[in-house]
Amino acid sequence: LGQKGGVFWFYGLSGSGKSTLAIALQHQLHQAGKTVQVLDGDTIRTGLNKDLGFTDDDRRENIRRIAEVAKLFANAGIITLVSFITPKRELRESAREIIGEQDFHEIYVKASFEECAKRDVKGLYAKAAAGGVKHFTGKDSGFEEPDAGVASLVVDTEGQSFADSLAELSGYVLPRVDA
Ligand code: GGZ
Repeated sequence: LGQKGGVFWFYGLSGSGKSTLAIALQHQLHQAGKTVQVLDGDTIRTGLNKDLGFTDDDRRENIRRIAEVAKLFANAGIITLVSFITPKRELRESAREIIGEQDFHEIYVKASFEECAKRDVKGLYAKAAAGGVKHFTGKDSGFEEPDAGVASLVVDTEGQSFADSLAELSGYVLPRVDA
């Protein structure tokens, strides 16, 4: 009898804290003896999807491939933490369809454009403001917030501390993977 898999799909603006939360949660799950796969830009956009950019079509193809890969991991019983902007409702819906309602958990990592621009961990917001990033999400490419009730969980990283966000996240995830 293997472990119970599942896909936890983190989405939100660049700099909202998706990948940091996913990696912190991965450590907690490891400590509970679980096998975890994290899919984020570092693992996917530099390899499998290195042919893709940030046009609407490329983002759609990015998300489609990631959802197919996440489904394979989840079906093998691996807890899969997916961290991509996934800016449109349509993209989240297509991921849900590929993975299946039963295994799909939609987690909105919520922080405003202004807050993410203030954090600007990678200097990308400054670069975008200077006109140096094409199709930048929240500037010249749109981000759609989820409609009420669609996300399984909304983690507000702007309104609370990182520790509180992580506690809220693990409170949702751990019981759902028998950890
Ligand atoms: C948004 C961009 C862009 C543009 C490069 N718009 O914070 P990061 O740097 O490390 O993560 C962001 C990442 C977004 O890629 P995703 O695959 O998550 O996007 S999507 O789900 O929409 O396909 C950011 C960096 O790539 N980046 N150019 N134009 N973010």
